[in-house]
Amino acid sequence: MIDGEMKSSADLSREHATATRRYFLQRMGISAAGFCVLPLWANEEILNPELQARIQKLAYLTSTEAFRNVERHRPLPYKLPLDKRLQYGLERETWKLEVIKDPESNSRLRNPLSNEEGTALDFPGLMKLAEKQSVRFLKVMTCNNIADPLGMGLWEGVPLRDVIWLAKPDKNIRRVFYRGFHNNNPKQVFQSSLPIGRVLEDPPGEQPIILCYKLNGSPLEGQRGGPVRMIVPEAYGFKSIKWIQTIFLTNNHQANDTYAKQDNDIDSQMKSYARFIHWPKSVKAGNPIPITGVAQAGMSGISKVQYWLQPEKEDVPSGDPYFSKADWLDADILPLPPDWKPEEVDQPLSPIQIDSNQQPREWPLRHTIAHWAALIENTPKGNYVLRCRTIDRNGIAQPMPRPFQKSGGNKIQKVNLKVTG
Ligand SMILES: Nc1nc2c(c(=O)[nH]1)N[C@H]1C(S)=C(S)[C@@H](COP(=O)(O)O)O[C@H]1N2
Ligand SMILES: [Mo]
Repeated sequence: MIDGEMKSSADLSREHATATRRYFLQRMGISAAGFCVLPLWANEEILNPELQARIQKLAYLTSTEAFRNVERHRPLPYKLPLDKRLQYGLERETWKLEVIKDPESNSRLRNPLSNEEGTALDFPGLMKLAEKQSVRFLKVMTCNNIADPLGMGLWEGVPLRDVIWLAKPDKNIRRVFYRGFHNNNPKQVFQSSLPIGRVLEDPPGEQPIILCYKLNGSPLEGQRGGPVRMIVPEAYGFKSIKWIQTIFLTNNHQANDTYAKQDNDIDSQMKSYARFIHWPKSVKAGNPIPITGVAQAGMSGISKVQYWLQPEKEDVPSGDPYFSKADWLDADILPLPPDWKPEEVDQPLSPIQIDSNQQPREWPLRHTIAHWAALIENTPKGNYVLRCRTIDRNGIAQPMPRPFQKSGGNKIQKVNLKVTG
């Protein structure tokens, strides 16, 4: 069997022996974790070694090495020598965050946190806030312009609003503009913005926007935007500014996001979509075909992951651009592995996502990933096109209800597969 491996970040795969055991226990109806996500599968499928081996490779949180970067500064801040990193506030020891008024606006802050006045927030100051309130939640990092998730994380931080309140904002404030270290070169500024209302208040079921200093239980590395980055739970990556150093409160009602250039939809919340991780490019007739993938749950969640195996010689139906009438079959959404949590994390997880029995409140959780798997059987010899998609919790199939690419990629993925004689 020849493998068609995704070389991209959908390859969120690492050794994960226990996932397999659990998956197959569940398929036999013995629910180790108390989940009822999976239907019961026939015995010979449970023993399918190919699928078993593939599922074994799926890890829930993305390791440091596997996480993908989207970054544009030259030199890259985290590649500067230590003395420079210390000088520029790119280490915990010297990091400073300003919360000041937009110089071009009439906003009023009674206690600006500024470098000039020596009142900027430092890392111990942030940790003092963390003692009172820190939050830990799951979120997938995805670039709206890249087809696969960049990485799945458990992010820890202090709600941004707690820092903004320190600055005693008073009047004429409608948006929050923010930016990170950019080599003190105006051409390298990468910035984003949010409505003040979203920063101060969370809709039910939503996480706060955080100033994040830990990922997967470890200090946030320079490569991931450390010592401190913004994390906006529901948004694409460009809102989650790395190496955060400056926050401007403004009366400007318009966004100033760097990503507003190049036609990006800067208000887009993440979309639901499925991608392949493993499928065999070629398989002998008579052998079952194991496939695995990853699905991202966007703002409307996921109710199903589906696949469609179409003989290549068959025409795609006309007048049905998203193949809504095709023979889609349900894949199995794999549950959150009970051992998904890094050992370093001993503090409470977000009660919005995880209940007191350490179980997710819904599955898949919105703004996170789930893995999925299927075994395709009885496929005659021939060339095929294999596609996958999600159905959201409103019952709407990918790429609807928001097919516009610049609001985030969610095209139905298509790969080729050959069944040989
Ligand atoms: N300071 C800064 N923050 C940034 C960027 C950047 O280039 N500079 N890229 C953004 C974009 S477009 C994305 S998709 C995410 C990617 O986050 P990651 O590199 O941790 O995967 O970071 C965002 N934050
Ligand atoms: Mo991005």
